[in-house]
Amino acid sequence: MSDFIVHAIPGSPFSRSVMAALEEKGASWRLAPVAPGTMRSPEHLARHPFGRVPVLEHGDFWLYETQAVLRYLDRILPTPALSPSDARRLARMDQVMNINDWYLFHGVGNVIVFHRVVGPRVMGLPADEKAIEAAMPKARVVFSELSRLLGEQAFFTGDSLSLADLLVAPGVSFFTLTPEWKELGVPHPNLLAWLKRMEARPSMQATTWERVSELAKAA
Ligand SMILES: N[C@@H](CCC(=O)N[C@@H](CS)C(=O)NCC(=O)O)C(=O)O
Repeated sequence: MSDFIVHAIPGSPFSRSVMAALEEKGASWRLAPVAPGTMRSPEHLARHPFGRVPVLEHGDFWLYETQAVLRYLDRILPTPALSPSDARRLARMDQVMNINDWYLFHGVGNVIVFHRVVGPRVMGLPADEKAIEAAMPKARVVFSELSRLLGEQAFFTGDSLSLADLLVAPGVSFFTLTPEWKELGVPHPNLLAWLKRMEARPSMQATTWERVSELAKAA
């Protein structure tokens, strides 16, 4: 029996962060796929009243909101530590995690990635070019700021992987599938090198869209 159950859908970057953190911790977990079209069903709203994923189930403890889930996992599974002990590095981790939620996802990822990747691939929708164009100014700031904060470090808080890397990498990874990546990511060699480093990690390899789709089919 798995210690942790992640209620999620394949392709969700927030869900991938949680699954990748569980992999990094060497935890026993399984996917409970939320069936397509049931995100607003009474059954799922009982797990997540805002109708989103992921939701973590740990025995009789249920938790949604990815940052809360990641911090919970890091507290109850202390090895390897995914939060730095130094106050400034920890503050940087928190800052990057909030950049992910407030600026990378809202108004940038949920527009550009949605219209370029999820809409066309999953729903057969055409890309809304006007919406993408309107999202680009904020997107430019997000990517140049991520690059600036990363600097020459291996990871966002220094030499070691932290929750910030695990939260941001799945979202950034999606942009490589868009033509906008040429303008947003390619001019930042440090971000490219970081993403390559992240994507090579077994935790990220184990949680690709394709791999999670296979897990969902097998569940
Ligand atoms: N603040 C939430 C955001 C989660 C979120 O937006 N998840 C997306 C998938 S990555 C979702 O459930 N979207 C479904 C929808 O918007 O209907 C968290 O941190 O967990």
